[in-house]
Amino acid sequence: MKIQMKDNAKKYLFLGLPKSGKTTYFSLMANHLQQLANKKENKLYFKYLPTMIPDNSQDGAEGNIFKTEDLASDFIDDCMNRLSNQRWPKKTVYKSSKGNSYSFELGKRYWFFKYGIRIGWNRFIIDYHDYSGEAFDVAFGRADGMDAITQAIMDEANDMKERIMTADGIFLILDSNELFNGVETSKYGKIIVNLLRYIQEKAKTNIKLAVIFNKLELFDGVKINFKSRVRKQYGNAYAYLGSLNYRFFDVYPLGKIVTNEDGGIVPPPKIIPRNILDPVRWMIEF
Ligand SMILES: Nc1nc2c(ncn2[C@@H]2O[C@H](COP(=O)(O)OP(=O)(O)OP(=O)(O)O)[C@@H](O)[C@H]2O)c(=O)[nH]1
Ligand SMILES: [Mg+2]
Repeated sequence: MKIQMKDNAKKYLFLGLPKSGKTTYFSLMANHLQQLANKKENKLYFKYLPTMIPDNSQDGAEGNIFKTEDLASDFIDDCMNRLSNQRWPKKTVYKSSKGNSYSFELGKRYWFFKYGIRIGWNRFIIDYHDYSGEAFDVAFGRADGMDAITQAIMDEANDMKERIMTADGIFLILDSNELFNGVETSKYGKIIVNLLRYIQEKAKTNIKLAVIFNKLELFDGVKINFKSRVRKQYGNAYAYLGSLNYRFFDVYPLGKIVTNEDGGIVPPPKIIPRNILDPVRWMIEF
């Protein structure tokens, strides 16, 4: 039997505005995918990828690149531990344009029947980079009014744009509550429109875009018609979506939320996510 490997993996980006719930969602999604792959080991595999960190210790000169094997799994384990203790993940602190990056690879088995049986794995790499809010502003928002745009922020913004250009798919995480009930909806709208315009102009033509309405636990079971809400409240963004291969997803990463004694909102004692794998299933078709 011949084993055929396709080595050109498809690349997917996990993007979201600051505080949109990226860390929580990404960790839970990775954790669930890993469990699924363990169950279906003939059809699917999951592995964390090492993180490459540039050594900026000498006067900002990019010297050696360090390969850190466990950064992604440590990051996700830490987040899962916090969530299972009814705590939120630590606020992500931006380190460097290449350092704050966590990735995993999914493999999907394929069979090919012609002149005998050939089997192999289609590979998909899902990448989560933590970009600062300022980098989003510089890349897609209003950079005027910002105190100072440092080189580091410029680098981050450029890194984000470059990755979008070569991606096969984007997971765009939106905080539904901020999006529909927040005080900064016009800023949100502007960033989203600019991002969609950039995707339309610069990204691969067949790029897939999963628009994820996140944190739906906050809506307390009230069903929302996202299509009509977006059309009404974010008409410009909606117009751009029309020419893209996109789909809307409503996800409840925690299933529900609870209020603690101090009146704060925390994760529930038992986390039962809803729809959490829908976007990735659509993206890589498994
Ligand atoms: N209801 C609900 N709230 C959430 C969920 N995930 C995160 N939150 C809230 O959003 C906050 C930020 O969550 P993170 O997962 O850290 O979001 P992030 O986008 O990684 O944030 P930064 O890295 O700080 O930009 C948390 O402190 C919670 O208050 C979720 O799944 N459901
Ligand atoms: Mg984060």
